[in-house]
Amino acid sequence: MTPFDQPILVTRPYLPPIERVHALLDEVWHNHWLTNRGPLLARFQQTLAGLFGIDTNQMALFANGTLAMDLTLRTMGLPPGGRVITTPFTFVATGSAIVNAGLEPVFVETRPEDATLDPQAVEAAIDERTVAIAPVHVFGMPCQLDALQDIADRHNLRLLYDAAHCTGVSVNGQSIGAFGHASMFSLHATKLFHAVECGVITSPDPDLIRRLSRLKNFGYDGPVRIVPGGTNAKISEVHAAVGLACCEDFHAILQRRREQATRYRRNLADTPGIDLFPLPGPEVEYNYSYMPILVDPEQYGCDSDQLEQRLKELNVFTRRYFFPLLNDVEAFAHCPVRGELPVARHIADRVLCLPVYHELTMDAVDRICEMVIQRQQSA
Ligand code: T4K
Repeated sequence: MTPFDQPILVTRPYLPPIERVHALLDEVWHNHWLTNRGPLLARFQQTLAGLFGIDTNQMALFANGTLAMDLTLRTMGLPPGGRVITTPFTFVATGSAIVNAGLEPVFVETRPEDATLDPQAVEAAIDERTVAIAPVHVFGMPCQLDALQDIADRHNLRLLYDAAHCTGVSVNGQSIGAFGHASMFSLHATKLFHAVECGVITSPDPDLIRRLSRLKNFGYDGPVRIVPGGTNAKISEVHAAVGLACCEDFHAILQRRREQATRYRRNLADTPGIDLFPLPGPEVEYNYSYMPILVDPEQYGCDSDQLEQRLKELNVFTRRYFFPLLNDVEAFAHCPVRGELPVARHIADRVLCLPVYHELTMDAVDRICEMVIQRQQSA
């Protein structure tokens, strides 16, 4: 196969037209206001609230998703050292936010259908130290929302969703951010939709949002009153400008992603040894934020590492999001794990995320698929 002339990376940030960014930066310069509750931030939050279908008083913006999640856990009134049940199949930030908030992650099993937390495993892992559940809508695939809410209610646990991958996802017409006690979205540059670096917390509890808004601003609650636990997790006007510039293309970005994913799925559907997660049901407005495949080494003829290597030789750079499981990395080696996690391990051992970003052409998608299919045929 002929390699690509230029490297095809797993993702590339969406770049809105530069003239649009210039116009917004002109406003920033004209205002002479760079950060700390500026007018562009207010407009960005208002616009995001509209796109997410969430009230502005149920949303707060932060410097990034990791800090947003850390602060939210700190704001929930959980006892230090309390246990937070979470998934091992996620980005390191989920576990770090829990640890940084002075809590202990407990890793439990995931579901084969969508790699999200298995509610039965969650319930079985609850003990007297458990204080919260932090499920991840991994790759934008919604968790078992009703079952997890039911468990949280019955055991009086806080439910904080890591919705980092979820901009544009809704269930039965309701934003995914409307579920649980709170949800964290990441608007990092490599996400489907972004503000360079930014995190968003949504919560049906406006009081939680008010407390978070104080904490992200050093704990200031008025000119002289300062509450404990504050830090600096604000977002600047420059970030808000880029975010606003991207907002205009929100629906176009989602539409393009849907077309690319549909093409990938159609091309790869019958490739022996390449499995795809089933799409969420019709109640879900899905965002196709990543393009994960599962490589079965026996049927495909090589494993995901070897396929990654082969594609690299053809100038295609994939990523093994999220291998290794968090419980297998040094940073979390001391954390409790409930069970052998055969499903999570099966998924992590096989997963490979193929390139997907706004500018990726359909022709490139077809060529990448051919490379995957041909590798199988030559195995
Ligand atoms: N929870 C979950 C489940 C998450 O996935 C994440 C973040 C978080 C929480 C935390 O949210 P934030 O605190 O980030 O808001 C990337 C992102 O940095 C990270 O945000 C994301 N998840 C994770 C899944 O992916 P890396 O280490 O893979 O990024 P990096 O720099 O290797 O970039 C990936 C590809 O994109 C490379 O091929 C290079 C390309 N790239 C990247 C950047 C930044 C560009 O072409 N241009 C760029 O400007 O973590």
